[in-house]
Amino acid sequence: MTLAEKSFILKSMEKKRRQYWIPVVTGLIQRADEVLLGLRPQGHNLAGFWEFPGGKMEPKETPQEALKRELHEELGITADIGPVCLTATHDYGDTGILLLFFKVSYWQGEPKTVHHTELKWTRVDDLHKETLPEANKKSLPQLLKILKS
Ligand code: DGT
Repeated sequence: MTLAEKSFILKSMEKKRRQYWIPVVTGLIQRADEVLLGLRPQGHNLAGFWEFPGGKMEPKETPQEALKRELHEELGITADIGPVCLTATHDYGDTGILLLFFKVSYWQGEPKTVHHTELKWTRVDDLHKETLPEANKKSLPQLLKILKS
């Protein structure tokens, strides 16, 4: 092995050590032809972007448990979480997120603004007009299919 090859491998290993994945669970909370979006609050990354409510999984949780907890913490609702309906990845440079989307059609309680700056119901057909994180924008065609099915 040449010195250049060795240095390339060492650099790749170093890079690998620095990068890690964060699993994120999100809920497609639907009411007729509308879906719920939350405005990410100041002080969080992607502040000012409209997201599907959810958040990072904790190691002890299944994805469904994590989303149930997040929706309870963020919106004050008790939701029935179905099977995962879409997965997506996004590269943020030093970290990558693995997004797991779940359809949420049944819940108890009225969503309240606990965590977000604002909540709004958006028509599925108007989703493309919203300021969504790039991680969601690139999955929009698949998301629309799911939301309309
Ligand atoms: P914390 O405790 O401030 O880390 O907050 P968590 O656990 O509620 O997680 P959060 O929402 O800050 O992290 C989710 C990450 O995924 C964040 O970097 C934004 C990114 N993301 C991209 N698209 C979405 C989305 O549709 N929903 C959510 N919740 N996060 C998204």
